[in-house]
Amino acid sequence: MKTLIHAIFIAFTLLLVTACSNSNSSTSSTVIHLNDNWKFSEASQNEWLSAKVPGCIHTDLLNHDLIDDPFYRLNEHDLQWIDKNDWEYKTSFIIDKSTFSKNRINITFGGLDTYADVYLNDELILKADNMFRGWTLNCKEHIKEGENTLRIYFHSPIKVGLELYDNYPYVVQSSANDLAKIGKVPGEKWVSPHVRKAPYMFGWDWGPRLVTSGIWEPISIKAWNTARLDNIHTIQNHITEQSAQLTSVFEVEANEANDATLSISIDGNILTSKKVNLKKGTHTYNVDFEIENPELWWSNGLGEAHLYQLKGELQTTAGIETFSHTLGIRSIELVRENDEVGRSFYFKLNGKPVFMKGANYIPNDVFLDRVSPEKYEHIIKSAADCHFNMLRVWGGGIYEKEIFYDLCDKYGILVWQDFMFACNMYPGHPEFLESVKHEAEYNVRRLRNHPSIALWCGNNEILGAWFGWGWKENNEKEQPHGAKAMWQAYKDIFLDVLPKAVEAHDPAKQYWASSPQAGDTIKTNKIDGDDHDWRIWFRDVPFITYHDGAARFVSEYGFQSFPELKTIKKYTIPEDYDINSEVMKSHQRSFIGNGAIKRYMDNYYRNPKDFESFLYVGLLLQAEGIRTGIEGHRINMPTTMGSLYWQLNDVWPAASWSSIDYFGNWKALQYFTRKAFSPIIAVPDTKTDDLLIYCVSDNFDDKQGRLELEIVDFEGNKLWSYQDEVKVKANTSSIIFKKPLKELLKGINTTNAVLSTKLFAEGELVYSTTSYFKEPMELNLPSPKLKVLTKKTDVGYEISISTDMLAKNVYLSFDEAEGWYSNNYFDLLPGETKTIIFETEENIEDYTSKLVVRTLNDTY
Ligand code: BMA
Repeated sequence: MKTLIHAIFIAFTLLLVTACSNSNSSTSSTVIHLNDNWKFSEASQNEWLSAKVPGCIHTDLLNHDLIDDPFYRLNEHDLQWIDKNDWEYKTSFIIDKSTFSKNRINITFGGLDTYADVYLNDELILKADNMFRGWTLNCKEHIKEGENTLRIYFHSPIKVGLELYDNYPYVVQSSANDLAKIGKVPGEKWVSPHVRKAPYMFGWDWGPRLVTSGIWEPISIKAWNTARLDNIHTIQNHITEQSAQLTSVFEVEANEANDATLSISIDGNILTSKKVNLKKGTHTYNVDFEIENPELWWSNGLGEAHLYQLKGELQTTAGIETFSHTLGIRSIELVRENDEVGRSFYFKLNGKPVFMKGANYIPNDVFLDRVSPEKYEHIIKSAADCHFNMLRVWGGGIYEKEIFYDLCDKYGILVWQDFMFACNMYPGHPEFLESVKHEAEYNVRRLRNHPSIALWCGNNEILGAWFGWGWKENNEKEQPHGAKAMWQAYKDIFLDVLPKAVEAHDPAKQYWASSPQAGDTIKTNKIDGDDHDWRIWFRDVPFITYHDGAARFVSEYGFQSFPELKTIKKYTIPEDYDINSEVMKSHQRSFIGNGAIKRYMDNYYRNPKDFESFLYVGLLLQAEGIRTGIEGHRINMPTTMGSLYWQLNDVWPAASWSSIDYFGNWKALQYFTRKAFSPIIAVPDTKTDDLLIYCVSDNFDDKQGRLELEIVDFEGNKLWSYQDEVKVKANTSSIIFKKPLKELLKGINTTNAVLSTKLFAEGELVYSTTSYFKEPMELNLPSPKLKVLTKKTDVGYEISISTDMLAKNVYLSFDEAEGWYSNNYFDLLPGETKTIIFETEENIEDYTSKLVVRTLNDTY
């Protein structure tokens, strides 16, 4: 039925549905949440203490002061006993007469971590074995009117893992990320490939080894008589600016054949309804509809991420059942076409090619129940504020909670969604494949309505590891049958089970088997597919290498830093303040980490005089490196069409590749990404014989621009200047200035000169930056006299800062005060003034004297 959505307005149906993307509410059925009154005990100890659900054993122990903070100093190492134990959780709840009288009573477990035997009134109703899926079962015959008990027995994931390991005929190849040694696993066996549980909890090169158990998602009961509306999947058949052709697929479970009416409302207005004959059992029913002149969902920076609220209703004689989800109308496509370079790899959103700017995202904590809605919002909003339009949910973490995708929908962040497989081979026995099948179907069905989901990807780096890290050769030599079995399991999982789940449940989305991967072949290359560019960091090449040979889509590249001192203070004591101390080494999980940081630092910066200076210079080093990467990728547009650096966030306070630390503080890199990912940038390149200025624009229209260049010395004397009209070409990169450096720099002392670049579009300053002709270590930085004025405001403090001479990488900090600085680590030119807001809820006594201002020349 063709209907203009706002034309029909039925007042009494104007119900505002929640912002939650998939919500299942109803009037004909009863829903009871079972997240209260939980207790836990070490199995068979019978010493019950209150527990938090959703939660995990580590946070429950912590809440009762039974263990010390696992992140503090070396505590992690003493807490490895927890995952060798079995744990029990129990609660009781009341089922009233009316609920009990319903024909069907289902119990749903949103997520059990991991090997869980579930007893309802002491009868075993479920043996769960996969953290990543939910479980729904009919419990009518086990439940009773009045008081019921629910008890969940969690087997140690390590003990079960060891059994699986020992019973499997081959050693399943894992990587050094499985920190079996820290985990004190007998024989240091890699159990993680066998256990369908968040891989990073077994350790990673940025995270601790803390293997949890527990109820990590909510539990509920639903009772009904006639029919239950299980799910609605809204398929976007054809999207243009004029019209969205949609089909909502209702999935209904009916106890008996019945007449029913299905209807769809958008933003509270009924759009269409349809009579159907429900068949007994679970069946799907399609409702087609059209929205004329739809407001499209655009990714961040290109327009509004418009969200409609869709509500589906199932009306039977027993009453009304509803299911709601947010609807972002958009088309998304991964375009892979032969071209003069090789084969394209770019996303088209609503028919337009869009360069993807963003990062790889990992979970926000090892203990998932600690991640508050505010933390999720801070992380995603930070990404949006820095012009990101894509996050890759990396395959070693979790399929994220609903709130993550709701926020991505809201902020216009597309999601490259990995399935949870990373840097391991996997066993391929039928039970494992069956478990993976359920996991994949569960998560594809759960997430497919989110407009943010752009791509399903099978795994992280497994293809590359098998063929490129010696895994294939070593296994073929040492366990030839094992090698064959592992490769067969690879094909079964990533070329069969997972793509079939996508095809069956989210056919509009594309599937990419492994990241990185080139074409349909097995090797990565720069001309086809996506690339993880780890030449910088792992292979010691200079940062500027990012400017040559960028691949079609760079889905990983990165450089580490330690967090700022404020964060380090939270997990150390002053005697740990040395990167070679036991504590600092334990919070550095990359086996080449400290050496790589030091070597790169020696190439670009003077030797920092103390620990604090080392931290600050390290943050700048990382920021400069990744800025070079972002710029290198963007100037290579449209050959390169994506730049996702490794990694946005942290699971604990430590050295890592993150741009936001565990406590949510922006590292220098986060500020640098905000600039480098701006919609229009000008990139001065002084690394060849010419000064080149590239202009990169993400806008869909050409703009009239103006380029202003100036070279000044560090005291502020003007040495050269230039200005001209330029064209800011739409959605591409172009060179807007070129001049031989020799000519330009004649008579200029480049150790005392800075280039200021300003780009205007349609009369408005859209980008300004400073660049140098020498590395920071070669610059003769003066000691500037900074004028700092601080005042209290409604949101915190306002700092206005100016300088007489060049102040390089100005870093402001109110020591340990928690908050967010609107800008930091910036260059201040002679005579320039900048105003920074420090947003904080803290009242800082003596704030003028508390403010510490640091510049690069202070570090040596
Ligand atoms: C990539 C990621 C992660 C890892 C990172 C840094 O390989 O996929 O596995 O943490 O590099 O080494």
